[in-house]
Amino acid sequence: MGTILEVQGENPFRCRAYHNAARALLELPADLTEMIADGGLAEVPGIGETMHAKIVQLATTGSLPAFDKLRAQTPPGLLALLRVPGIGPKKIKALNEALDVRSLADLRAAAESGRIAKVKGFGAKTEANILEGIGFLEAVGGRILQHEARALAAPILEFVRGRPGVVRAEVCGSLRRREETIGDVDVVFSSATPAAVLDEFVALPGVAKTLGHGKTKASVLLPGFKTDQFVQCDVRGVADDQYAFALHYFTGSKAHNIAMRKRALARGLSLNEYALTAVDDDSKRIACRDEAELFQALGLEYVPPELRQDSGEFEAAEAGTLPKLVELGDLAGAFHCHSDWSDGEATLKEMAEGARALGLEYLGIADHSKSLAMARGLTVDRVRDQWRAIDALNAEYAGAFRVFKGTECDVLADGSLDYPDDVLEGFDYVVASVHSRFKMSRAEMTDRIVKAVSHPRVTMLGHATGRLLLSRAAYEVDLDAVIQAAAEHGTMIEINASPHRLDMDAVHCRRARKKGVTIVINPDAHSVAGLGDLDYGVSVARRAWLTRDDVFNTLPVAAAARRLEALRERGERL
Ligand code: DGT
Ligand code: CA
Ligand code: CA
Ligand code: ZN
Repeated sequence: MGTILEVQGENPFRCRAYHNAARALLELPADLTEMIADGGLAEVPGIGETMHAKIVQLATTGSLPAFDKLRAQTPPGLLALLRVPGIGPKKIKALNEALDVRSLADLRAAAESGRIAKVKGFGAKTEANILEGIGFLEAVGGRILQHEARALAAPILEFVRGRPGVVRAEVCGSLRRREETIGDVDVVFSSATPAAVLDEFVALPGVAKTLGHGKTKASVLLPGFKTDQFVQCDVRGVADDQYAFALHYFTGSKAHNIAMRKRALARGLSLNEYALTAVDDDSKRIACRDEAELFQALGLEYVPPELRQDSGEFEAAEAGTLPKLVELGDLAGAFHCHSDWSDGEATLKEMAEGARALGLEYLGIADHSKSLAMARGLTVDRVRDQWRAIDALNAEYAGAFRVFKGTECDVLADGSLDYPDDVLEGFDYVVASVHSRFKMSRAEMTDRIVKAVSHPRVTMLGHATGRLLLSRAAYEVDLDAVIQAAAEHGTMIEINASPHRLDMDAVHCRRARKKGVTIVINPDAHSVAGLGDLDYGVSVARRAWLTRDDVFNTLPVAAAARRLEALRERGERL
């Protein structure tokens, strides 16, 4: 409401009242509903009587007529202009009045025709800035995938760490929490003279545009991965004794931070991005050298970044029951990989050697099944040829490495499998995946996948929802019903570790684990390099609170082979 009022040219004090109230709400020490009930909200500085009434109305009824009225008065395209770098509410108001600009398209047309330069208070330079801003806005906006963000962050981190006077530096934000997709890249470092580092940083040749540049923070745009795509990068520098607080704060998540600050307040402490101090006396500082000490100061075990979501980590860290999360180094092998027998790039041997080079003891090859013609799915004859090839390779390894015979078997539209049972019987394991007919109803798709995971020959479910991050939505399916069926039939569910998929997601993996489903981290590698994607799968497993024991492919080769054999026998009994 404050922003809309600004665009409308309302008196600055009235606008500020809304902004202040919004900030106060974001930082409330307790739950809003509780604070309304016990009258605490009225005591919060920054929330006056009228504001209080509006907040209560919005919180209790879910709507606020005063807001709806304001919105109705504002052309919808006008507020979108606020996202253009270099233009704020005042300029928007001026352009709206002088040139009737109501949308991004209007703004662009006005700038391109030179009309903005002639408006009082504007000029050719502002006009050029606005055009540039529109261009960047159209190019930014999107989120990027984890591997892309890593590629952008690595050279920056290396640069910052290499500056004289820099003590410590780390990636923070969603990338450190290892979220599925990343909005912008955040880096924090410590130095007695951060400004000098930031001056050098914004001057790097890779920086496309500087959005902001101060003594402790710089925001820039970096060229992204698509044509004309740009990605924001925020770098912050603090004194080394502030580092633990800054690293924790800028790692987030926001929800975790809010809960953390609330916890500090309950102990008479005030926590912000620079320090932990006594509420009543900010000269009383509690020094923390690192995050572990910060958590300890609040009576908590160290919480790994992946768990910082305010989704149970505080209770567990207080009780000392945080799980020991699975690590990349715990993986002993991988399943669901492709070779050049179907749509992979590498030979069986090259894939096996790639896995050995990563320190793995075994690799499961699961090429596509016969119906998936576009991925050169294997006919039954080719399957038998491949088995012989794998037997020969295993003979060559003589126990030094093991290749398992798998298949990524299509789940047909009716939930049946793409090979007959007597062929399925010959595989060491079967990954069942949906690759066709994505547009079924939710009920039909759920029945289809439940039928597949209930099939006695199916060892694991591949990419449970078929989503491609940032490009294709998941098909409609009731994952809880699928998880239930998998639990009943002892079928595993994979975390497809491709950074384009990360499917099943962490929320459902955590639920599946609670139901007793074993999770398997599969790279779905189509090349030797693709095996490296395992690490992204580990990030999902960690965000799902999984330990080594919850993940099938942490088992050493002999135990893994025994378990697969037991699952095959289950098939024979049924
Ligand atoms: P992203 O960039 O959308 O993928 O997600 P984040 O989590 O990296 O978000 P970002 O870059 O806006 O901010 C980095 C961290 O800074 C965020 O995770 C928590 C902290 N932070 C930012 N704004 C606020 C805020 O208003 N309140 C609190 N408590 N923390 C914030
Ligand atoms: Ca971020
Ligand atoms: Ca950021
Ligand atoms: Zn697949």
